[in-house]
This record gives sequence, structure tokens and C-alpha cells, in this order.
Amino acid sequence: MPDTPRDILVLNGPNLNLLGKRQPQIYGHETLDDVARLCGEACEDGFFIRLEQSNHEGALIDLIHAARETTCGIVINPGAFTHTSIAILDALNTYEPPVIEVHISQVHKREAFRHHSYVSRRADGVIAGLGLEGYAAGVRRICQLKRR
Ligand code: DHK
Repeated sequence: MPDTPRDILVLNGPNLNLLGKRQPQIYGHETLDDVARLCGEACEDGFFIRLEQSNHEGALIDLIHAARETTCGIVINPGAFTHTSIAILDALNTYEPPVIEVHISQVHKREAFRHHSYVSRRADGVIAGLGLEGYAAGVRRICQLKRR
């Protein structure tokens, strides 16, 4: 019997590699390294953070597939693929453990095309507008669900 996975995948989509440099009035001045630090701090003992980012839809799907047997939850900010990608939704539908969807900005206060999320049809929780704290909240939620 293999050990139960204790890794949490924190998965970031397109343009989030530029966090801290990109439209800081919307996304803030903190970087993806800060996301990693905050998630590490939020992670309970016995759980581990694996942070990934890609600008490519297929690469994100491959990372979700690879996470199926090796992680106990995904915190995902799909970036703009949130609003366009049935393929990422389908990949998440192959994944059994908890999925928490995070948006740094409050997408519902923004353009109408950001109000719809394909990923929300699968997500067990959705967080928007809390800045980077949303990632930490997602990690805390997965630890809570998996320790039950
Ligand atoms: C990030 C993006 O890159 C946008 O395309 C989304 C999301 C919002 C965020 O708030 O983190 O619309």
C-alpha cells in the first residue's frame, strides 16, 4: 500500500510568473516567491508545498495529471484560462482530492469576461480578492480537509 500523498500542488497559470511586475495596482508588488513562502507558512506539519507555474495550457494539464497520484490537493490560480479552458476543467475532473480555486483580484468587480469560471464547476472552494492571502487560505483549507 503506497503512502498517502502529503504534497499540495499550488498551480499558477499564464502571466503569474510576472507577479510583482505585472499591473501591480491589480495584482500587488509581491512575487511568486512570496506565494511560495506564504503557502509554506500556511502548510500544517506533515504537509508539503509544490509550487508550479506555466504559461501553457497543455503544460498545466500535464501537471494536473501528474498530481493525480502524488498530491493530496490542488490550489489553482489558472489565470486567464479560468475563463476559457474547458480542457483544464476536464483535467481537474480527473483529479479526486480537493481543489481550491484562487484569484488574487476580485474578479467580479472587473470586466464581465472575468465573471465566468469554467474551473468553478469543479472547485471545492473559490477565493477571490484576498490578494496572496487567498493562496494561504486555500492551503489551510486543504490541510483541514485532509486531516479529517
Ligand atoms: C489572474 C489573471 O491572470 C487573470 O486573467 C484573471 C486572476 C484574474 C487573478 O486575479 O489572480 O482574470
